[in-house]
Amino acid sequence: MVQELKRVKKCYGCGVVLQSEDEKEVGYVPSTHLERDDVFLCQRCFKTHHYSADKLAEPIVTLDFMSLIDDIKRKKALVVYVVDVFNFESSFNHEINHALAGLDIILVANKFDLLPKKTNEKKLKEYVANKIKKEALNVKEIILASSTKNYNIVEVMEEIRKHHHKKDVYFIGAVSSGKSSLIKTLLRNYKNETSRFITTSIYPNTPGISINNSLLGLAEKEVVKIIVPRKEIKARTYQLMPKQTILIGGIARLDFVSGPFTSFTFYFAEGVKLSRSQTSKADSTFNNVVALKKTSPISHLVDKTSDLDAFEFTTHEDIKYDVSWNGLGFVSFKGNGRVIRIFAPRGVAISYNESKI
Ligand SMILES: Nc1nc2c(ncn2[C@@H]2O[C@H](COP(=O)(O)OP(=O)(O)OP(=O)(O)O)[C@@H](O)[C@H]2O)c(=O)[nH]1
Ligand SMILES: [Mg+2]
Repeated sequence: MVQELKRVKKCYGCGVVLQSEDEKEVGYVPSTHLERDDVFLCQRCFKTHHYSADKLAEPIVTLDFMSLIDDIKRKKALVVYVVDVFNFESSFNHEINHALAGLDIILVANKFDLLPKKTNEKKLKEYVANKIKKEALNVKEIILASSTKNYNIVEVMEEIRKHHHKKDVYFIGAVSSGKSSLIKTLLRNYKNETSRFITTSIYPNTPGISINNSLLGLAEKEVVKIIVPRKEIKARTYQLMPKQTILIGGIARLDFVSGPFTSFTFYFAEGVKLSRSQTSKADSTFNNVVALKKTSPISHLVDKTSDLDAFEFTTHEDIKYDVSWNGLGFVSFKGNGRVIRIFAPRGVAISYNESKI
């Protein structure tokens, strides 16, 4: 369906694109190194600096979490897996899914209220069902819900009743997916019943599972507050010509490299500022607005363009695509023959798929 996402590998030290053609040019690494996933620095930076990539290599699924999974298995308990529909790609995490294999699961696709009112529920549910099928999870039911707007909470309760067989119910999910809010809402609406079986929303020390390739897991609290939307997303659409760029706060960027005139719709929290630029000027504009604090959010993760990793891909089908920055938001656009370049803070994963909405 979609083509492979090509990573433009950049040096974590100086930010230049890595290459193995010319040893005298910037960004040189031997060709044998260029293919490796653990090479982050050009030869020059490698020689002069010592960088740690530890943060990026931290496992998501910890021993604590695995021992919680063992408890659930032993008790034959039910899992309510809370994912965030706005941040679906980051909250529906492969490592978590792998750990949940074999358990009875009710999947709550939470924060549905954030998506535009015209969102097609059936299409979204099918999208989620397809993803579940690929991960081989034993999901009894998928419920599109909103913990804060009380949407489909009755259905969540119905499904718990149907499947918990008088055993405990565990709430599991990525950081900020809405576990606490969901539990609060269930307790409020079904006090006597639920307080008996709601066991835990947490595992030792950590409130939720911190996804290390999500901006929510990497950015500081002040930034998280800005990027987590509180109300229905107001989609922002830009008609772009090739060689135009949209700067996404001081944190990300999209370049329309080549292709016909195209409409791009951005789904980000209101506090995330978007601005248009010519691609040729985008580096310096980005550096300036960050330095002068004329945008939002600004994070200690990114001081300048060279702190961003770049990814590039070409579309080959005449369908609608979503490109997501884990934890930050997504962009939708339609059509084949588009070359798009995406910039993200180091360590934040990018994904692109056929559109979910
Ligand atoms: N719009 C919207 N916001 C929600 C919803 N559920 C939770 N939130 C918001 O998302 C943020 C995180 O919610 P929590 O309930 O604390 O999430 P959590 O999964 O318990 O997070 P951790 O404990 O950090 O893992 C809060 O700002 C909530 O108000 C929802 O259904 N819709
Ligand atoms: Mg919580």
